Amino acid sequence: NSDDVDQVNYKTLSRFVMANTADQELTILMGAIALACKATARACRKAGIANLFGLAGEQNTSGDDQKKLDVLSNDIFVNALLNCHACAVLVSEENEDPIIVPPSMQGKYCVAFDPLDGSSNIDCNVSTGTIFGVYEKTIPGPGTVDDILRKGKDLVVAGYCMYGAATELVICFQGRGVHRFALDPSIGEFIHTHANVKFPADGGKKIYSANEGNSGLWDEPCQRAVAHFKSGDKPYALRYVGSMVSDVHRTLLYGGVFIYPADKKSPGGKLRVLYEGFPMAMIVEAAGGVASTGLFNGKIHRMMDLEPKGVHERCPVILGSERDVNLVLGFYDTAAAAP
Ligand code: P6P
Repeated sequence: NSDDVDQVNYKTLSRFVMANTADQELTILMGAIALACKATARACRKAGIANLFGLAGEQNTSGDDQKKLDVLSNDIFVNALLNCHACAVLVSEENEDPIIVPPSMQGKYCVAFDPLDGSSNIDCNVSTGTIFGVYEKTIPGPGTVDDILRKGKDLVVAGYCMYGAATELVICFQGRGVHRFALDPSIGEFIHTHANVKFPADGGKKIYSANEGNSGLWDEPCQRAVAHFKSGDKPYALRYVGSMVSDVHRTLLYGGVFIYPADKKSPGGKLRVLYEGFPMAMIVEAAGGVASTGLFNGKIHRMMDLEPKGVHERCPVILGSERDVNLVLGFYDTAAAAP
């Protein structure tokens, strides 16, 4: 109970980062990301009071109407990342072009982020989240788009912050497992609550998560996989929030599979590689799960092997427990093997 909260030994995010990297610049970068998450959480919490709901009257690069909180959260992240002097290139869902940090403020990290993913849920107070991926710049000189158009397996840090009933940050440092931090608003610190998070060993709860409204447009193997989930006297449960952070967080903790396949409307899928697919794939794999594109450009790809050619490139996503992702991919293999 609350009395058990340690009054002396605060296991904060910054303490975790210091213990897991000797790189001061990475420590500073994670502090800037945490600050932006806290400020965004605050904005989401006060949105109704401060009239931050509704449209900002502009559109983002994907043609979506931008909402005030979209714009505000993006400004918060860009400001925090520019001024921490640890970044060279920023890619945001809300900015068409990469932001090249001026040489006087440049550091060695490149961050791709969706500042407020799931924004269609904002006005009805359903949970949203920030998703981010961090690369270390390997090309000397000023930042360019080539510093961030990299394979997922080059990521050094991946994470998301969920603005739900609690504000929770989940991060994965390359090779150091998945860790959960809950924001304690009374002291403004992310407290380390769970170390080395893993999918349930048996694949966990039988849950599939997909927007079945699109099922008529899916490719046939995906339709057959979901029909399989719904068959028999103990069908899978359907859980779908429509906010990737919420759907992936539940899948990570409870098990099951999250599917956003390619369809006739979006033949390349809807979710973006750099700041949705890759960060979630790194976390899912580090937790013992599987992250695949499903059938994409005629082949089934491990998500982390993709090499995006554009900063807003999209891909299909099938991720979750090994049990359930492999069940879905089995329908693709059968289809591919069919004469
Ligand atoms: P649909 C939100 O707009 C988002 O990018 C992800 O957060 C979410 O998983 C997906 O799109 C929802 O898409 O087509 O089901 O509304």
